[in-house]
Amino acid sequence: MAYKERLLKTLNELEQKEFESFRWFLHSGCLEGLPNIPKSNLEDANRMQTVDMIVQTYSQQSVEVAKEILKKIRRKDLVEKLTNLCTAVQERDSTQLDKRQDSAMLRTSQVKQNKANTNPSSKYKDITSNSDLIHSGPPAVYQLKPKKEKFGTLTRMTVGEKNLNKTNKTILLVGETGAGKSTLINALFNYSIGVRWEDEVWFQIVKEEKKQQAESQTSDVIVYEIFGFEDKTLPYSLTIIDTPGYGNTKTIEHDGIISQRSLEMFQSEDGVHEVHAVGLVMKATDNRLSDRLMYVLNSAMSLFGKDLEKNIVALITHSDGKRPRNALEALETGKTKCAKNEENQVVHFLFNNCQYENQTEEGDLKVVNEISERGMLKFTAFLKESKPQRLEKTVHVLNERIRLTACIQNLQEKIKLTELKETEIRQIQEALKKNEKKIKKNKNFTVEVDEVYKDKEPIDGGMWFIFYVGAVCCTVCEETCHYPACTKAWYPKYCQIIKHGRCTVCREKCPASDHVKGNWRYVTKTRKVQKTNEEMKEKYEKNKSESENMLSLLGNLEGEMKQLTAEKSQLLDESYQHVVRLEQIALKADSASTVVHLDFLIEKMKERGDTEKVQKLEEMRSRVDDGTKAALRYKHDNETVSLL
Ligand SMILES: Nc1nc2c(ncn2[C@@H]2O[C@H](COP(=O)(O)OP(=O)(O)O)[C@@H](O)[C@H]2O)c(=O)[nH]1
Ligand SMILES: [Mg+2]
Ligand SMILES: [Zn+2]
Ligand SMILES: [Zn+2]
Ligand SMILES: [Zn+2]
Repeated sequence: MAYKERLLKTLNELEQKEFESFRWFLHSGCLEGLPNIPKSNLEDANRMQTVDMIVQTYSQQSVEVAKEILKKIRRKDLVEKLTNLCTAVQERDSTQLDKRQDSAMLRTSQVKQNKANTNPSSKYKDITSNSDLIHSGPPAVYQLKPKKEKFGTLTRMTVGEKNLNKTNKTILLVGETGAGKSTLINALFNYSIGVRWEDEVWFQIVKEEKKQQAESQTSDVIVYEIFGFEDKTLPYSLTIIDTPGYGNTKTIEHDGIISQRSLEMFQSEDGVHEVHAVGLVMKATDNRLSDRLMYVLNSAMSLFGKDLEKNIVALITHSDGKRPRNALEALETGKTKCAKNEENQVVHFLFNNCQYENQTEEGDLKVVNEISERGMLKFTAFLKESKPQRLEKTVHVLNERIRLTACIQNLQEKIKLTELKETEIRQIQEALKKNEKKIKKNKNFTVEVDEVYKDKEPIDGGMWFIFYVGAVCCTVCEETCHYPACTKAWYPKYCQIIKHGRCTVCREKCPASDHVKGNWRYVTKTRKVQKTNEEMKEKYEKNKSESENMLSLLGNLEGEMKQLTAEKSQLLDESYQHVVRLEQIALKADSASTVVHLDFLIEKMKERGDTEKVQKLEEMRSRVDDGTKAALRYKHDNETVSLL
């Protein structure tokens, strides 16, 4: 019996009133996460026409949708009947294809056909012939061999050929290491090619991470492209981005690399420039109160621009099919900005991806598999409706964050420099006072001072995992403009602190060409030196004649201090401007990555007596939510641990 016929048979068993309710569910929007059939199409539709429209809209998932509505109109008996009909069909050999069947029907028949062939590989012949069988199963697990391309730190894995005339949907996955991102990508691949439980086959596009490789793999962004299966289950091809996982305690200092990597991907010509959905991948079993989860959510939120809010959804793995209370509460506590449904609930989809596990424990696993299938159905329906969002604003946010941190670091370095310079000046002042008589008589004398100087200090640079870690320094200003976390740029001009060809950090805002990227940075140091009065004069009053007295020496030193104060003040203003800008464009301006700088900025603004700005910053700090506080706690605890 054909697919449509089964549905029709079921609908025919409904009373007229029930049938009307059934139709109502198809257009009312009450099928959470599923597309509607327009009301006008359904109004006068009879049972046959209704079946046609269901199949057109839901293709392979038609039966599932019908079952869901039947449950809602309290005809569980028909749900069972329909289930039995379907199972019966799957067990029959139906190689006879009905020519009148539309394409959706055709696919179902192919599924049936393959089921009958006990050997699923005939259906997936094209794919299996290009893959390695890694478990004989059931299910038989195949490792695909996608085409691999590398663009800098970005890896692209492609299955099939891109067809520019077809729609493509892009999904960005973020989440904790181990949350299930890679597995979800595999599940999406299997879903998109129409693999069903009964096929007893499973494909892996993402390689299982070997323990040793885990670290290097998770530091890279991998873009998976799935082409050529459009219209199989989904009317579009897929681009799925697997980002490095957060919250790996061992590498917490390097979590900044995730934003760095994302930025590179969004900015690179070969990268990704729009997304349809951002999936926050989290486990249903996660503890909602854990600082670690808050840290992960908070870090993920800090990546994006305001305009992405409606594209962000929660993808809940390890689900038992029940409402994921813990995960939803965690999202609530973290004031997570994401898509909400009519009831103002976080849009979320449930999965339990262990389809690759041995199917001999059939009973349980089949139920589990149904959770994922439903999740896929709803998530892909969301994707279908979702509008692409360009990533320009997100790129700005990431750049502003990097520049804010660089400015603050430069400011801190300058504060240190000022303090050391103050000591040097005081020492000279005292020496001059002590030697007043000698000066008057033009006699020679020496003083010992702690002279401030810039030194080049080697850093643990070179290849860290697979990318280049170093510092970008300005050789004119003798300042470290970007360190640490300057991981991509082999050349300073590609560093994120360079904007329109000029540095956004150093004193003179020098062109990129005055900068070098290397495995050293400038540090401010002092050394004890003996200075003669001649030398001091040499240094501070090159063009002055002997007759002009030593007072001008002090004048020069004070001038230098004035200059430093002005520079500090400028850096403070620039830092403030970055914060203001983040307020305007960031999805979560007051995430931990901004808040860590607030106290310092407030203190410095107070010192300068800038009440208005102090107020604004304090207002921002007062808004910090519990999620961010937990994230800061986690960050703090783990940074200290790793320093020990
Ligand atoms: N039971 C179950 N296991 C899962 C699920 N998702 C992932 N896993 C398992 O959890 C582990 C980590 O998953 P992986 O996809 O590598 O996480 P990633 O670090 O986010 O990429 C693997 O052993 C998976 O097999 C799920 O939904 N249910
Ligand atoms: Mg992974
Ligand atoms: Zn850089
Ligand atoms: Zn610079
Ligand atoms: Zn400079």
